[in-house]
Amino acid sequence: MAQIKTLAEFITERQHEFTYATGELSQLLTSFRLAAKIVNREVNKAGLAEDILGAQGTDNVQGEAQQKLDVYANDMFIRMLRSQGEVCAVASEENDDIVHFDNGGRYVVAMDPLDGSSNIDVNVSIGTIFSIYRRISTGPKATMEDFMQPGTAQVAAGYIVYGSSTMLVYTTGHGVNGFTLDPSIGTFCLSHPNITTPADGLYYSVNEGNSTDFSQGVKTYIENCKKSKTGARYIGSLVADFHRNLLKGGIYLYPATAKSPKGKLRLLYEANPLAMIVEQAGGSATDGGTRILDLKPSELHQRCPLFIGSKNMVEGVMRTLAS
Ligand code: FBP
Repeated sequence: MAQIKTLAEFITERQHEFTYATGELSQLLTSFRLAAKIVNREVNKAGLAEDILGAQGTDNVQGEAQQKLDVYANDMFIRMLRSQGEVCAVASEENDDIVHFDNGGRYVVAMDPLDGSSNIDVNVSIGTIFSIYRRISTGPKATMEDFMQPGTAQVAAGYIVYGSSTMLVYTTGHGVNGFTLDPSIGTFCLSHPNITTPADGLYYSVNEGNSTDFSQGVKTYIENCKKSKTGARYIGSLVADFHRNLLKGGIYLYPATAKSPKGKLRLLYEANPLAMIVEQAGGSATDGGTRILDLKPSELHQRCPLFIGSKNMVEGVMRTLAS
C-alpha cells in the first residue's frame, strides 16, 4: 500500500523551498489546516444544525448578504491566524477594513473565507481561498502598502474545497500539491502530488445568463467553444469550477457585465491566489488585457474580469478579445 504522507509532514519536508525562515510557512499553513477542519465540520452538518444555515441579516462591504457560515468561517480563520503569531494583519471579503493583530508577525493574508456562499443552503461545493504576502511596511502596524503588492509578490496561495471530499490545494511557487482530508483520522493526506493542468481543456465555465452583457469578443469565444463541442460546466462556486478545470483542463470566465462593469470577482483574495496556482500548474490567468499577477492593486476589495485555466484556452480568449 502506498505510503501516506500527511500535509504536516509534506510541509516540513519541503520547508527548504520556502524563501524565508524555516518553520514560518508550516506555522502559517497550520492555521489554515486547523481552521479548514473546523469549518469543514460545520459545513458537513449545516443541514442538521439549527443556527448555521441562512442569512446572517448583515451585508458585507460589497453589499452582499452575509450568510451565517460566511461569518462563522471568517471568525474561525481570523482566530486561527491570530493564534499562530506569524500573520500581523488580514484582509477578508467579510471585513470592510484590514484586521490588525498587533503581534509583530511578518506576513499578511488576504482571504475569501467562504466562496460560493450562495450555494451553502443547497449543498453545492463551496470553498475558502487564501493569499499570503511577506510584510513590506516597517511601522508598528501593517498598512495598505502590504496589501497593494502585485500577485507576483505572493509567497504562497491556496484554496480549500468543501465538496464530495474536502481538499486543500496550495503552492509556495514550487509546484502545486493537493491534500484530501481523511475524516477517519482527521488529517489532510497527500492525494494529488504535482498537479499540472492540461494545455487544452474539456470545459468552459461561464454564467451565460449574463451573455447579453458580454463584449462581442467574449460572445465569439463562447460560440467557438460550442462549435468545437467543448463541454459547458458552471457550478456558480468559483473554487469548485476552478478545481474541476485545474484537474481536467478548462477555462473559467467571469467577464465584465452591465451589473459588474469591472467584473465580479475580487483581485486580492479570488483572482490573485488562483492565478498563482494555475500558473504553477502550467495554466494562465488574465483580465482580458493584462496577466492577473501583474495587476497593481489599488483597493482592498477591487474587482477585475477573470479568464483563468488551460494555457491554450486563455490564449484563445485573448486572441478573440483582441480581434
Ligand atoms: P462569493 O460567494 O465569495 O461572493 O464569490 C463569488 C461567486 O459566488 C463565485 O464563487 C462564483 O463563481 C460567482 O460568484 C457566481 O456569480 P454569478 O451568480 O453571478 O454567476
